[in-house]
Amino acid sequence: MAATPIAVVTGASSGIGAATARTLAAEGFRVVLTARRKDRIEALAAELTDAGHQATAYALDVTDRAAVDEFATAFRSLAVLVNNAGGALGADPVATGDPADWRQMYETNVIGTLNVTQALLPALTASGDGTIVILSSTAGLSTYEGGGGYVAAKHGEHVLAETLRLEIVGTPVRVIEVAPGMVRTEEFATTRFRGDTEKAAKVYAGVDAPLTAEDVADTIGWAVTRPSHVNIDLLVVRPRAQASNTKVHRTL
Ligand code: 8X3
Repeated sequence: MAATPIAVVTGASSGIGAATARTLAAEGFRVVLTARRKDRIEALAAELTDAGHQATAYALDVTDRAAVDEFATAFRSLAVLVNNAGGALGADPVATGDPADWRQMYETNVIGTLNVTQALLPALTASGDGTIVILSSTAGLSTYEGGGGYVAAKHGEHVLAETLRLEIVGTPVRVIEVAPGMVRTEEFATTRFRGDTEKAAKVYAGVDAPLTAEDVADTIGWAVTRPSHVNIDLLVVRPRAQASNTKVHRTL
């Protein structure tokens, strides 16, 4: 009997990462949930296991290269890697943005993705049929006022995906970039505004049905389960009420 294919999901403690872990478990993957918050991923792994799926949790900070390398030693063969860990900090103009925020966003979004991808690429290749998903953002494709640091980091992830796809063509690994627009999750905007829930709520004010984490997980599940020779290079997904990063219909 063939072994159950394994899918690693980073940032699986909440939002899109947690929803993706659920989706991939339901698709029949053995999911390995990673995030810094061990209690959260352990609870989700237990929930999935109780539901009859295969799931394990591994506490990991994707910016810690030594820890990522240690984690990677567990895999000789890997089917799917979903690079989801990342996020935004602040929404200040370039003129006043905090360089520390810019640095941290680059570190978690770009270097985190680079670390995990480099460490697991040998196992993905060894599987003979590997898939790397990079969760960028519509912020990785065009900018908006106040988005500078986040947009720069997400452009970095977009470039990483495009470059890697060029470099590994001919190997049995595909690179899928999923770029969501406005997604309402429990933490994204609240983290961006450092716990200010009022400011976070304003992001979605009057917007008829922002995307949910499940909507994005659904697109990831679809892209990952296409036949091996089909590569969804870039999938942009926005709510119907959002036509661009700066054109959002609000009923206020
Ligand atoms: C999230 C999209 O519009 O907040 O990646 O930059 S946005």
